[in-house]
Amino acid sequence: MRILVTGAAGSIGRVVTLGLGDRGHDVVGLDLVPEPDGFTGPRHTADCSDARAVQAVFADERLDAVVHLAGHPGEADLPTSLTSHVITTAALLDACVAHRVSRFVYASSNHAVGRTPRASTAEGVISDDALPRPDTFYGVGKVAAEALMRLYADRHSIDAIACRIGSFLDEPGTTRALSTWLSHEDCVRMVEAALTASSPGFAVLYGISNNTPAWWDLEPGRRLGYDPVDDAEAYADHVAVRDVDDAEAAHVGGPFAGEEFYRPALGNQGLTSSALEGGH
Ligand code: 15L
Repeated sequence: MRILVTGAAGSIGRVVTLGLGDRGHDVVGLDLVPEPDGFTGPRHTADCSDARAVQAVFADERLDAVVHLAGHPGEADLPTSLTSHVITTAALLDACVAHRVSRFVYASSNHAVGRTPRASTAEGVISDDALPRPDTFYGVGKVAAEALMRLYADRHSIDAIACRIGSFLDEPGTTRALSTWLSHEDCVRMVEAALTASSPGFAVLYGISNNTPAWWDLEPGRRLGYDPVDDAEAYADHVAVRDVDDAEAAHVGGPFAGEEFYRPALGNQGLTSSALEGGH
């Protein structure tokens, strides 16, 4: 399979690019910055929100699939989040339609449903039928990108899999991460399963390892062939209990659901100084 990986030089991209190559796939890298050491395949330097630049990459390469990992990984104002997650996804999906690429795998996030109180989920585990409930503008961007994927799946029969990734880390370092961790090796397993699942249409899976106290349902992923192997429990002895653990366990999105992330959608533009001070 010849796969375009966007965000190839990012933290997840470096692992996925090399991991898919090790598994025998032809990987084409795309990023704003040069590729990581060790990647010797074809690569392009372009901004995924630039539709012309994206179309030029597709015109140069014969592709079977796209793994879209590019995007700002944290909270930002709404326009930045929409450009980073929605406009990039739109440019890539339009190029998929134009060049008949029918498989699209996306690094969505748990923050698409992050404001869901964990107490409201069955046994503290959230599944793929959860309604969108973002905890941040980052999460809003992921929800909208998933909606766009669904539209393109319905209109153009693109198989579009949204991987709602938990905490992609070398190893879990907090109590929350013991439930939300996605190991490097499981991340590659997840992406390969999403790439090769038979005719999934639009689908959502939760991108976590086989953690003993999991907050997310692994069944949607298993239906697509994602069988995670690692378990964060192996690191439990190294994880210190912190005062914020209970607050981080209140919502699916952990700290992203906290008040420290509250901010105006448009930055400070559009707000009068009295509104910024809490007036009307
Ligand atoms: C994410 O989606 C973010 O990109 C990352 O910064 C972490 O916050 C992670 O989720 C998480 O929930 O731990």
